[in-house]
Amino acid sequence: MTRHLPLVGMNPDPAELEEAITAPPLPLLPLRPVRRLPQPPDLGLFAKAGLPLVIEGALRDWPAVEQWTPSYLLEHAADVTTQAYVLPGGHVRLNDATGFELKTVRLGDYAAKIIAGEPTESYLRAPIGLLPSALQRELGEPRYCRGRLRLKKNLWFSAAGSVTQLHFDLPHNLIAQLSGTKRFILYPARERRNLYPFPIRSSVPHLSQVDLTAPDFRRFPRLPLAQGFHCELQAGDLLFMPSRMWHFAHSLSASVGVNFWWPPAWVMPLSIASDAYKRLRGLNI
Ligand SMILES: O=C(O)CCC(=O)C(=O)O
Repeated sequence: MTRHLPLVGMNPDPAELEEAITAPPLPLLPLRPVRRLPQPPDLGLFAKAGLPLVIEGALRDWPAVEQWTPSYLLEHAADVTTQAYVLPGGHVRLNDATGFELKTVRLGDYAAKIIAGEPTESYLRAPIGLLPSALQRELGEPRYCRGRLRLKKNLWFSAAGSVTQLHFDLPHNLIAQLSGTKRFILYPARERRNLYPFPIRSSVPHLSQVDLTAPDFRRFPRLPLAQGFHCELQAGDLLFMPSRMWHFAHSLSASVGVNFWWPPAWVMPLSIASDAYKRLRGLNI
């Protein structure tokens, strides 16, 4: 594994440097850089147009920015027990009945593996409410989602090389990058047909069959028709993805981030129904 310093946060912890990978080239697809702006007054225009945006400077006052590294989480949240996606070789494992395969992990053991450079074979995602309250106070709340109904907040903690397969979610999403570097490839909802989702009756109807780390153009010939976006988030960046935006993520170093999901009004009934459907079918998606 080669090391490539500029990929991690500005004041990196030496232990985390061990985890950086060289950024692989972007796939040969029509991808434009995501627009970057300093804190627009609101996100309505981007939500309506179905376009992503990287917001700069919105996390300036958050103590967690650059502070929440694997060793900091090991020190302050080791006893948190939560679910992790099973991720053999860095790619999610699917289960026909329940969707994503999950396993229970202790955050301290997971962080220790990342610091030691050992494979985690999993991707930790934890509701923020599971973290010690002192830690929670180090996070802010972006004003774009403050007070929204059904607001959900999650910690996303991954090892270098971890991949989140291309998929969409119903709620709007704000992703706050706290440490490390993460690459995103994004497609508007209207590109659905060119992204080959799994069948509607499958356990993962919101997931694309395409592996963007090695796109198979013979199996997916319409993929190059899809017009998409790409960006690399560094500590302090806030990425806005409107409802139903397709997104793929690749951790280019050990990465810690927090996301904020909230359903727009017109999605609310669908979001409530889809949560009930997931519970009914026992789906982990
Ligand atoms: O950060 C990632 O790896 C994926 C995040 C994601 O899928 C989401 O926030 O909906």
